[in-house]
Amino acid sequence: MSEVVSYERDGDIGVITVDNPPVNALGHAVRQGIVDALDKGLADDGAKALMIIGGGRTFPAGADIREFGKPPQEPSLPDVVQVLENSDKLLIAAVHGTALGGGMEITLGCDYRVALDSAKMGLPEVNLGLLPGAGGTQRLPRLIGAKAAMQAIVEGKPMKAAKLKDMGVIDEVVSGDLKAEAIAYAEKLVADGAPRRKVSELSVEKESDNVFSEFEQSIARKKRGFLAPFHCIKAVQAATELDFAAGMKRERELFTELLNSPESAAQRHVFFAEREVGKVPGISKETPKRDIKQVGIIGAGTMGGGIAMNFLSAGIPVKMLEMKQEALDKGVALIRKNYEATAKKGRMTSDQVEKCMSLISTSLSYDDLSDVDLVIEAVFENMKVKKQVFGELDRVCKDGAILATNTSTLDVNEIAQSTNRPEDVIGMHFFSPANVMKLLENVRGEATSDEVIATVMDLSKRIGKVGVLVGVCNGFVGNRILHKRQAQAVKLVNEGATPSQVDKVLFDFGLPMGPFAMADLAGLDVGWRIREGLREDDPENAPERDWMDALAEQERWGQKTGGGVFDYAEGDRTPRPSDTAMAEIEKYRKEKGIETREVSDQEILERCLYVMVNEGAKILEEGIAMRPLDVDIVWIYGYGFPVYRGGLMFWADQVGLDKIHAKVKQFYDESGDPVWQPSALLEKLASEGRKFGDL
Ligand code: T1G
Repeated sequence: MSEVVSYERDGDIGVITVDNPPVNALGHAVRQGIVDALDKGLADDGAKALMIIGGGRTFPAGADIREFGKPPQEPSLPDVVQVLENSDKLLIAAVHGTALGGGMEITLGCDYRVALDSAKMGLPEVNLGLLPGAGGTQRLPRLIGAKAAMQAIVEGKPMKAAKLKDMGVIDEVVSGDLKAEAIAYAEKLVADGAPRRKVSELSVEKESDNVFSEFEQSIARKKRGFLAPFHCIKAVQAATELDFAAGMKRERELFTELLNSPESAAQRHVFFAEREVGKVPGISKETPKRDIKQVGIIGAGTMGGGIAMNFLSAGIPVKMLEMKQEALDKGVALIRKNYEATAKKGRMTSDQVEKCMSLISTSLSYDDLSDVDLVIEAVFENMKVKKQVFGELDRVCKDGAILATNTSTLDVNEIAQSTNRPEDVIGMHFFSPANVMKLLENVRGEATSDEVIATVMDLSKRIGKVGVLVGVCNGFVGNRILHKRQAQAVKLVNEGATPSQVDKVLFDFGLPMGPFAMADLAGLDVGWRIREGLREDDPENAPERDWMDALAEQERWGQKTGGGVFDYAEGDRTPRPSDTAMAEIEKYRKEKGIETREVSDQEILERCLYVMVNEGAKILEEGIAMRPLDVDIVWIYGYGFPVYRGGLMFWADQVGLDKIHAKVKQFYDESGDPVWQPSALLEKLASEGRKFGDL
């Protein structure tokens, strides 16, 4: 008997226990172990019925994702589920934790399902670019109908035990000791002579002929570019049109197509990458972490308020500091307004809103920050102001308090050096809106201690963020790459493309919006003020004035003023081509004597995306990002890079670094622009036929 699956008798019930921490993934040894344990149970005359249960924290949470891409090993998961369903003895699944994917499919091979009230079950394969490949697309419709099954499979979210009982998936919900309760339930089934219930023998209820096409249309926009959701629909449709055996064959065909698709390879990469980013090479899990019981936030504006909400929602008290009572009142009112909007959508109860609000305290004096464990400043993006704030924090904060800056561009080392405790200073760069965006760039200064890094990375998870550790440079990882792409987009328009054409190319690639719609959303005035500041402080190196400045000077700041690069109708955020903007563009082209030309979509895609890849490679060379997967996660969670492309560096690997390097070199030779100077790392990997993923 394999050590990952055991068999024992408990009274009249034979118990099969899966024990493969951390999540009882259904790897080859577990699959074989289940089959062996079942044989033992079937041969055990004293066992009137059999039960399968998970050891540790959960019922099996699915196939072992690490096995995908490797040669398949028998028994396959569909076969294991079929062997369970063919069992001569009544079979009960006892569920706790999260029975997901293949784990849930195992339960569907059983006659009855009993679950702990805290348990969840679901079929999240779509998030890996897959579909339930062990009979889920054929058995679930037989239990709950085609429409409900299709919605559950395409949504891919875990469902609570109570809801699953209402849907008829779970037969009994228990509390307390699952095993004891499940044994009692099984013995009752035996005593009552409960009938066998082979799900595959049930018929499928199809609500209407066009239920599938209607659902497909309903997800078309949201699932743009994905493959798996549409294959899931096809598989469930097969359950309504074919018999079980043929339906299983169709499921296998569709699953195999997905398994071999670049989209699934990308989404499986992201699954592991978003967990790897939390692990910092060189900083062990044992590094002591400081206890963050109370947080101070300086600045109660949009950013300060949004940042505060992350901690309040995690149950961490926040002390907000401003210079004027009016600003404090406004900030606290905005927090309440945001929470109440969430409650209105049914995503929070009013009690939860009051609980969060009760954790806020306010102050007008730095002295009140003497007892906080972490302070985050979210004041005006100006070095003089930041240094003045950190000087005060250095004066009042207790030893061991972590001092964090939310700066998005300024030098964290310079800020740290303005205190007597640079080892306690770190950047925590939240993305706006700070209470919504999941990405948090944690910026390590030269002096930042391992303890502070470990504490802040752990805290990131606690407040529901995806924390990525980055180094100090202008724009860190995300914005540094963004600025390079925005500059290429402007150049392409200078040379003859239109803003709409550039935006459409990148939207069709899978980004949520193009560069100019993004600029209009953020506000053209933001970039313009930074460039004007540079022109004042450092005229020699400041960027040349261009048509984007001209638009900003006319207060065409984008959505917030009804027009920027695009025009916006009242109450409508749809970007429309603007004659005013085009006039400014043509005026600029004329002033510069630019001979405009036809710019192809392919050139737009290559120049906007390859400049990002080249910059990402330079960021890796300089150690600003630790691994290519950190760059991938920054752009997925910070800027909506399509997850079915795996992130910027993973996508570059799929395109081929030799191809990208050749183009980068070509653009460098043509333009002489340093931004196109090929990264040495890119050059090296391309010449060796290697990938970023090999690093
Ligand atoms: N396979 C391999 N490793 C897994 C895994 C899995 N299914 N699930 C988790 N891990 C690892 C994870 O990488 C991490 O490793 C550790 O376990 C803890 O995970 C045929 C084809 C279960 C809700 O998609 O959603 O079944 O970093 O940090 O936050 O139809 O893990 O410690 O080295 O996420 O408590 C379908 C995926 C598979 C579920 C627990 N199942 N997992 O969350 O811990 S495909 C899934 C999760 C399938 C069949 C199809 C979550 C969790 P490390 P964690 P957590």
